[in-house]
Amino acid sequence: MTIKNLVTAPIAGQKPGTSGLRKKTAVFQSPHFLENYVQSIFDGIGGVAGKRFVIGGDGRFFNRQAIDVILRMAAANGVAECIVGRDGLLSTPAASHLIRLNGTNGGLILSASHNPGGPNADFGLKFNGANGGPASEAVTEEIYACTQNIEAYKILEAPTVDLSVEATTTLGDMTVTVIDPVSDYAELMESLFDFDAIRAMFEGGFRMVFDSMLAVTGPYAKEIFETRLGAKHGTVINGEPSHDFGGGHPDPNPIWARELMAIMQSDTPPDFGAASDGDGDRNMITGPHRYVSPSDSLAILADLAHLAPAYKGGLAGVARSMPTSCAVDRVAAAKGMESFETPTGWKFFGNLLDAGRVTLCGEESAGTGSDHVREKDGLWAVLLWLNIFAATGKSMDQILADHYATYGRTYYSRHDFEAVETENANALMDALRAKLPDLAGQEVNGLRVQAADEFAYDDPVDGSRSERQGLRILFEGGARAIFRLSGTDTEGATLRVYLERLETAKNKLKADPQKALANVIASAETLAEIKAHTGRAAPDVIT
Ligand code: G16
Repeated sequence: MTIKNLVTAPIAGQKPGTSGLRKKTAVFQSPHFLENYVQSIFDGIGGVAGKRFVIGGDGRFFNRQAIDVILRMAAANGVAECIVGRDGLLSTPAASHLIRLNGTNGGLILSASHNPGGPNADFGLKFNGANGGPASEAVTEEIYACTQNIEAYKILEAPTVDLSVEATTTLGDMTVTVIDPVSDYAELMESLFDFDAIRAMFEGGFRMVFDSMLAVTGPYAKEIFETRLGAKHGTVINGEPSHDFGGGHPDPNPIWARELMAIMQSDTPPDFGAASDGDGDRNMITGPHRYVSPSDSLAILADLAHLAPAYKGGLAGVARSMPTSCAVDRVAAAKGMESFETPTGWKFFGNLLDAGRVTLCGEESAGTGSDHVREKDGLWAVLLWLNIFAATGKSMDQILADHYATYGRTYYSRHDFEAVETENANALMDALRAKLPDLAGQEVNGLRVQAADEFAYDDPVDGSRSERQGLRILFEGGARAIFRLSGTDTEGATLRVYLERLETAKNKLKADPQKALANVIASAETLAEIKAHTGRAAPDVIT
């Protein structure tokens, strides 16, 4: 086996986005693209000689081949050990747990999350640090700088390692340990929640459907829900991971999780329905004839987490990304907890979790998690809901009604305009940004603007500052319209418009969110002139 030092040159477009580097699969497959980025990760984190890493992905097309390249490059760069999920599979939260459990120097996670997979779809790669969390902005900047100056990469000429068998082998001087992707994670879940109470609830006839969307959580969900918790066989649907997710988007929202939504809208819906995404870090929560917005789910979990053994002592604090609704802030205020507003991206929660300032955090983009790992965690959120059902004996309807009665209801919706010409999307943001200083006091579609700004975040733990994190228009009475361009898309630009309004009148807590938000939606259009800039009459996706 020989180590090759191959000459290369910088390739444009290797700047990590909200969550690592996401591109069309064909781009990742193009000559030197993957190799350049992997070498830049290795160099950007200060070299990898003697270090240990966890490696795994969501099983999408190109997962296995990319892992082969990463392993041979790791061996050539002097890595001591790579711990790899069998068949190259690891959910993102399981990878985060394995990094922490094994005390490795970090991990490489191969996923484009909820984006579609396949030769004509998307692929992604990100680096997580020794705390198990996505690399900080400072680290991704280092990696990006390396991509711009790269001249060569190292790779071992060697046969492909067999990842189908759990075994310890060597690749050059590097140890490769292939492990069961599920068991350590399942043990962690069992240590956090009251599995006996949840099992008893299933025995008593509680019915759930969990949609794995043909993505990575299938084997995890079957082991945890059906085997360990005794939910009946068939509780997990679409539980066989597929390299292209059956041609769909493994995105747990009412649009893409259509099969689950149809079951929950049927005449005899189960008590609880949930779904997770391509790499298992997102969750969607539903009840009979009910979709629970991720922001409401976060607020309810923050309110009731103490019912699960892991959180019985209460929470240190909570954090949400800026566009996530303010519902969780009211829970934090009522309980006297600290609450934080961070930019979009799980990496911004890492310091707060590491410092013990927060226990729970979440995002409007269907991510919820706690300090048990440093990623959002779809199955964890579902288990916390199950623990709450088991501890309270209440239905989803009762839990929501109680929450809204206590805290009011934040009507919430996100409107996405996808694959917009990048130039047009930037022009919209620039025009709105220019208007911000004059908006306070103006009345727009019946709402008075209280304040308008561009969000910037000063990390309270390390003092770093992140600017240009979204345009915020705050209206009197607690309504908000937020504008951001996505950092995870692979085609043109995706404009995200986040809309919310607080309702406290007891007789107005059951409206359709789109109707309840009508004047916030109209104000967003008036202020940003979305139709004129994008040429779109309506959003592509409403969640
Ligand atoms: C990633 C990030 C999340 C973020 C989401 C959407 O999630 O980890 O923190 O909220 O993207 O980001 P954007 O609005 O920039 O597209 P995932 O599940 O895609 O890894």
